[in-house]
Amino acid sequence: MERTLIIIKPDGVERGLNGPIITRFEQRGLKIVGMKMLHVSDKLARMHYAVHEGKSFFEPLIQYITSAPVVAFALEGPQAVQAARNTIGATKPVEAAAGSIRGDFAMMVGRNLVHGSDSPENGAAEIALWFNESELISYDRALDRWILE
Ligand code: D4T
Repeated sequence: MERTLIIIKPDGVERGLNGPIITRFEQRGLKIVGMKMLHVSDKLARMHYAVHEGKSFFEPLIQYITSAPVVAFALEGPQAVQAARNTIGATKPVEAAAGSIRGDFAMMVGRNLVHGSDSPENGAAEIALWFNESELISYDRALDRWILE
């Protein structure tokens, strides 16, 4: 089983889209194993987006992700990273497929609503950065036999 970190960014929270966004992942069959709302600190934002440091969009990105609360959650499932990224859609919303979260709800790359880890390794590392072990819950869902084979 793989895990991925999803963040509903400030625009998603401010626009009242937490429910529709979470629903997309739940309907897909991905399992929520940790969830919280927080106001991202400048320090956490810079650590999370460290790979983009120095790029032209880095400072606006830090300003954006720290500008209002976010909802962060960890999802678990087979190939959870790929499944979640397909559900989220392409980084630039204008290129995101209709039916994806960004394709249905977003217009611009600097307001693209949702973050999803881009590899299983980064999924594990990002979940460790955003959550304590005690905030993550392992449990069985009765419906899993109808979702997983
Ligand atoms: P995140 O990490 O937010 O899920 O986005 P992606 O995985 O889809 O895309 P990314 O890491 O390449 O970019 C991180 C973040 O930076 C913003 N961004 C990106 C931007 O404002 N301008 C740009 O040109 C790019 C490439 C959007 C997402």
